[in-house]
Amino acid sequence: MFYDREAAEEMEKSGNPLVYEVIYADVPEESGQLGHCTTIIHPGKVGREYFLTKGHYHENLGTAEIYFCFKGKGKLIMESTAGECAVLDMFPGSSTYIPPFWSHRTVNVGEEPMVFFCIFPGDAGHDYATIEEKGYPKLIVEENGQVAIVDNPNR
Ligand code: PAN
Ligand code: ZN
Repeated sequence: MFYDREAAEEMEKSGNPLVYEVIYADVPEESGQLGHCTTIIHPGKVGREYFLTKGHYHENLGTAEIYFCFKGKGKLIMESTAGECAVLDMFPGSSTYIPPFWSHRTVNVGEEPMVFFCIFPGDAGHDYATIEEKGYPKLIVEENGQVAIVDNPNR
């Protein structure tokens, strides 16, 4: 999932640190239910790119989601099936809405774990293949000690 494959392989060889954890509530994956979980992204970078989640579309594309951030500092990268891209800030107390038809990935741009709560329709489902193949139009990297949003040269 990381842009710099070489740096990712290096990281795997030198300790393979935990990038993120998801603690899921045991809810049936069906219409009418609300799936929910807590995600913790640890601080770190692969090359210049900050630690991130894999990112996905919902299998049931017409389902939305809400993220509520408790701790840390992050970015939410989204891309719609129509090809629009958006990057939103996440910070303690922020509530972020992911509309239907938008894929989503989160990035920890801070120096402490970033923790957020997610709520989505029980029948949303997760499609990881599209993002695994294409990535996102934008990368979140460190540039001259600052957080920068740059174009993904692979897109
Ligand atoms: C979230 C994500 C979670 C981990 O609960 O599943 O933050 O990210 P990945 O699933 O991309 O690894 C969500 O968006 N659920 O639909
Ligand atoms: Zn989702």
